[in-house]
Amino acid sequence: MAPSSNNQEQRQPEIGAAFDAVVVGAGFAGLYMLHRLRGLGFNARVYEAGGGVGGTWYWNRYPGARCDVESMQYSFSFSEDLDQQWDWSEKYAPQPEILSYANHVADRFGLRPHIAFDTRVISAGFDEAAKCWRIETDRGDQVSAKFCIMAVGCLSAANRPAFEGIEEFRGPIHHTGQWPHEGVDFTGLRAGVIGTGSSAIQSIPIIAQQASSLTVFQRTATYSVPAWNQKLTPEYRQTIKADYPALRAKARARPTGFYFPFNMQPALQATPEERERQYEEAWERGGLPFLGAFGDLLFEKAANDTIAEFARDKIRRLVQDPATAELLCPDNVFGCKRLCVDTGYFETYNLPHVKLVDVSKTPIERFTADGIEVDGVEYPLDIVVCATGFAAMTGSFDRIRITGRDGLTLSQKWQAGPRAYLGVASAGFPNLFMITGPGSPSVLASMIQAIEQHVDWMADCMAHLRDLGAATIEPKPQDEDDWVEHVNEVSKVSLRSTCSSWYVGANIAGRPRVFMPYIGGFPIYVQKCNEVMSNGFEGFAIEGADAGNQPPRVRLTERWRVPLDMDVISPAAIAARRVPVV
Ligand code: N01
Repeated sequence: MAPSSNNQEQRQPEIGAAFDAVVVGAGFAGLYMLHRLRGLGFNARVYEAGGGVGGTWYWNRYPGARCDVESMQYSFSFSEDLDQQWDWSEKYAPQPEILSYANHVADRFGLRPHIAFDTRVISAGFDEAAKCWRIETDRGDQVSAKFCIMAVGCLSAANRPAFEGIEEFRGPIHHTGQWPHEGVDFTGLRAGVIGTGSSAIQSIPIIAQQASSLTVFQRTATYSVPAWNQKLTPEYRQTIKADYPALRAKARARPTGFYFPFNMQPALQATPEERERQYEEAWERGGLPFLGAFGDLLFEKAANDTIAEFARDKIRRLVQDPATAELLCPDNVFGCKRLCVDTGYFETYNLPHVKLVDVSKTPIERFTADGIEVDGVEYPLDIVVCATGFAAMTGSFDRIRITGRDGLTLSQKWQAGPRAYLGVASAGFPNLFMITGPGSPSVLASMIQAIEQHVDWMADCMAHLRDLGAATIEPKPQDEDDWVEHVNEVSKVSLRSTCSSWYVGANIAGRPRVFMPYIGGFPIYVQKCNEVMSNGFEGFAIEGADAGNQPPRVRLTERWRVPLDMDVISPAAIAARRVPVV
C-alpha cells in the first residue's frame, strides 16, 4: 500500500495545545505507542524529525541495509491480522521493505493524522506547578502534555567524527545513518568507507560493485557471520503463519526476544571435533544464532577463544591475500561487540580494486581536498562514506534539552552514565517515559519485541494513573540506584562488558564508560517489570492520588506473562544459567 501523503509542508505551529501525551519519534516505538494511546482514548501527538515514519529505517537507506533478525520475527506481534496479512519477501528484509511495513502500519491503524512530520522536538521541560511537560519544536510548536514519551531510538544520533580538514574535501561525504533519499551512485568513483561495523559490512560489498576503487579504513576488525539470505517461499510463510502466536510466544520466552535453536552445552565440555562440527553447522545456518552454538561462549574466555579462532580461520580461507586476511582477523572477544551478519563481505577484499587500510595504530590524520591521509600517505578519493556509527543509547536524549525537577537536565544527571529505573523512567523526571531506554534489554533483544513490551507496560501504567486520578509517577531514587547497580553487576558476568564497544559508549572518545543495556535476558526483565506493576508500581512514587502504590485495576497486557523457569534475579543466577544473549 502506498503511504498516504504526510502533506504537512504548510502546517502551522501549534501554540498552547494540551495533550494527554506527546510522543517524540515515529519509528516502530512511536507508532506502537501512539496506537496504544489512541486505543485507550488518550489525546496524543507524535513529533517526528523525519519526513515520514520508520525511524531507523527511514534514515538508514545506505546500500545493503537490511535487518539481521529474521523478518518473520522482526515485526510487530500485537496484531494477529497484521501478522497474517503482511508477507515478507526475504529471510532478512531489505530496508525499503521494512520502511513499507512501517508505512503500512501507520496507515492501517490510522496513525498518520496524529503525527507532525519534519518537526524536531528541541526541548521538554517539566512544569512543577502545573504538573505537565512543556514541549517545544523547531517548527515553533509550544504544547503541553501530561505524559512525555521518548521514542527516540537507541542508535539514532549519528557519530560524525571531527576529522581534521574535513571541510576541505571536494567530494560528498555521507553518513550511513543519514543517507540521501535519492540514493548515491558510486559508478566510476573512487570511494572511501570509514568504519567496519554492521553498516559498513552491509554496504561495502555493494559499493564495491559500483565504484572504480574502494578503500576501507578499518580501526577495529570485526567478526561477521554469513546471512545466507534468501527469498521466502509462500510455503515457508504459510508454515509460520499456521501457528504464528506459538512462534511469538516462544520468542518472548527467549533471552533475546527472538526464537532460534541454541545449544546449552558448554563448548569446553565438547571435544575439539565436536566443537568444529557444531561451529560448522551453526555457520551453515548463519546469522546471529551462530552465537548460540554453545552455552558458555559469552561467559568463559577459553570457550570464546574456540569460536573466535574458528571465525578467524574462516576469514583466512575467504580472503586470498594473507596480509589482508590477517588485518581482517579480530583479536578481541567474539561477540563482544555486536556481531555482524554479511553477504559476501570478506570476499569483497579479493577484488583487485578494493584496499584495506589499517587505522588502528595510526589514525586517520586528515582529509585533504582530494582524499584521506593516513601515516603520511594520501589515499585519493572522490566520495567518502562515514559508517562511523552512533552515540548509542543516550545520544538521542542528549539532542533534546530535557529538564526535570529543580531545573536539572537529563544530560546533567546522566553525565557519568545513564540512570533509569528499569530503563523506563528516571528519578526527577516525572511522567517521562523512555521506550527501550538504557538499563533495559533494548539492543540486546529483538528491538521490536522490546519496544512492544515497553509500550504495553507504559500504556498500562498510564491507564492505571488515569484510573487513580494520580498526577505524577516517577522512580524513587533508591530503587533507581539499586536497578542501575544491578544492571552494572549483571553486565560483569558477561564477556560483553570487556571490550570497547558502543554498548559501553567506548566508540566515541570522552563518553562515560558504562554498560548501558540490560544483559540479564529478556524474560527475566519482563518478569521484573510485571512484578513492579503487580505490586502497584513498586519503586515508583505516585503523587496526587490517595490510592498510592496499589495493585493496578488495569490488567497487565496478557501476552507479557512470559513463562520463566528462573525465579531469582541475581547476577549469580544469570551467570549460572549462562543466558545466551546474542
Ligand atoms: O556502527 P558501529 P554501525 N576513525 O559503531 C568506526 C545496528 N545495525 O552503524 O570499532 C576510524 O558498529 C568504528 O571503529 P571502532 C547494530 O546494532 C544493525 O555499523 O569503534 N573509524 C567501527 O568500525 C550495530 O552494531 C544493522 O574502533 C571509526 C565503525 O566506525 C549498530 O547499529 C545494520 C572512527 C562504526 O561501527 C551500529 O552499527 C547496521 C574514527 N574516528 C547497524 N569512529 C543490521 O544488520 C568510528 N569508527 C540490522
